[in-house]
Amino acid sequence: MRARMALLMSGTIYEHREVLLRDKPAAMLAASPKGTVPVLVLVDGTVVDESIDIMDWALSQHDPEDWLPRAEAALVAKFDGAFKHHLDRYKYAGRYEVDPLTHRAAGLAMLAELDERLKDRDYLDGATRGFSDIALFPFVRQFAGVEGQWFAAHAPMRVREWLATLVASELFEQAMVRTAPWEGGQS
Ligand SMILES: N[C@@H](CCC(=O)N[C@@H](CS)C(=O)NCC(=O)O)C(=O)O
Repeated sequence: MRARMALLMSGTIYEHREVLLRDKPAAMLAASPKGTVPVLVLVDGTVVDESIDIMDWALSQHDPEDWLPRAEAALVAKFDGAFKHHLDRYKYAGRYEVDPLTHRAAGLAMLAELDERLKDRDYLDGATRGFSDIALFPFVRQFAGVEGQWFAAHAPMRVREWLATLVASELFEQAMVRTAPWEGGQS
């Protein structure tokens, strides 16, 4: 989602190829053998296969809302690392054979840090949305979705409001489009 949102924000013209993770197209694996999405293939053949790198690339082309200069790499790295770790174990506790509540609590503690930042600004990077908001909120949205009622009752208020605003944005709505899986050979 964050890669798509940055591509949309940058106005980049791109072909969106939806893939089924259980049936990855050979063309995707040829471009990026690690087999994770998203994968961006540039016209010169360069492959960018980390979502943060796709955001960086897209915004380096065009960044009308000044997301890049306000990006906070340490915050983004922390949520890509520790928060994602706890999110996965909270969401898929059975798969990891762990106690989900331990990871829910750890994730919640990290949301308290975001809440603190949001005390004096509407978004993580300032008064308007920026790189960090777009990089982080899809994870927070997933976290909120595991137990909606629990999140509504326990997550910090500013984080809930921040999340609701980003989810309600036109940019997110545009990025949410679902298309039929791409079949190799089509364009
Ligand atoms: N750090 C990577 C993580 C990408 C990632 O793990 N993507 C998941 C889907 S959200 C995936 O492709 N998993 C491979 C699979 O499930 O086979 C990024 O943000 O680009």
